Amino acid sequence: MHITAAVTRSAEQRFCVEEIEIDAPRGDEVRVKITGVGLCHSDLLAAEQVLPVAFPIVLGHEGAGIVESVGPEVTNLKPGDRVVMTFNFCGKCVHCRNGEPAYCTHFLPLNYTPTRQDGTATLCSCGVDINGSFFGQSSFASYALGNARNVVKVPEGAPLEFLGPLGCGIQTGAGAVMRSLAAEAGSSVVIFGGGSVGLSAVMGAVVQGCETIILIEPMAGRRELGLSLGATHAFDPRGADVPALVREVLPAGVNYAVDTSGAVPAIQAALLCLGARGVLGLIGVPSDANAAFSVSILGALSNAITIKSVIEGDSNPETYIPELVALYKAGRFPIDRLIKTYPFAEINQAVEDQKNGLCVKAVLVF
Ligand code: CXF
Ligand code: ZN
Ligand code: ZN
Repeated sequence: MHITAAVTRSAEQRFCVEEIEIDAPRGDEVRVKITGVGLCHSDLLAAEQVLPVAFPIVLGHEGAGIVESVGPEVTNLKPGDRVVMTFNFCGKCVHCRNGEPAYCTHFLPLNYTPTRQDGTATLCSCGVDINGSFFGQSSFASYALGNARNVVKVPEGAPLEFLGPLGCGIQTGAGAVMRSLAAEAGSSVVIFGGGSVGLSAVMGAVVQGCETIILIEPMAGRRELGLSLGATHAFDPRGADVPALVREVLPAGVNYAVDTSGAVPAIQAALLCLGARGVLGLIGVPSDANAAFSVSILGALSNAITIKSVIEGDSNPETYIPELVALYKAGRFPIDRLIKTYPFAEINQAVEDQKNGLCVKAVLVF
């Protein structure tokens, strides 16, 4: 089938919107007509080769749309279903069986192998194979191939173009607070970074009933947005002693800290914000693959802190994505306030705007 896709052919060239071919769904595969696809930081890290992917490739892993056709083994989805595409997982390993598919034993091959697991290509251009299957979808395209596990049916009543980011960035931020840290009502949380993941963490903290929600973000517009979404405080970290600012609000320190920046100074500051038995959740991917931080053993012991890495907000997408859609419909999780839509052909403009902070979460629509 002919499709329109954004092909990344080199780190310099970025996204070229082209007409290419996509395979029909085989076995447990599901072909989705994409209505909107979010732009996640990992797509940009892959395009820039910080995450090493082989070119030419179709990236994109926050697709939402309508099921167009399904492979012969698919029983849970049918053409016409409204769906969100998410990360890929095997469904069979011990973590998948435990309901923690973000920690699937086969996460890396299933999300970064640029072909089907049997080595066949899903995309081609003029007879030449194009890499695909990024996060089990490659949804910077008018149609994308997922499978019966990573394509999740969503309830009616929410605009599909807002839902793609639930498949990665939004479930990652919200899930970090709601699931991984499971912040209790009345607890306190400091969130480093007010991009789409950090602001989703703010919204998640509001849903949990956290009493103090502190956002650390250099851009004034994002701090204001954070406050309007329910953050109780927002501080500019530039030139500031962030742990001191946080301890002016909470002298005993916070219960929870979340880093969405992947920046070493932010993570060091986050550690110093923690009170007794505080938990730091690490989400942000550093732009330097060798980045590292240090922990004072005595400091860690005397506060009995926990450092926890979080993948995809510990989401079990089949249940958590519909839960977030229900919260959106109830007016308790206003994802539309993070999103700016762009026509798919303007993908490179969307990338620039997201990088420059002119939008929080770009969604490309067909
Ligand atoms: C990624 C971040 C790096 C680890 C795997 C999941 N999130 C997607 O954008
Ligand atoms: Zn698995
Ligand atoms: Zn992502």
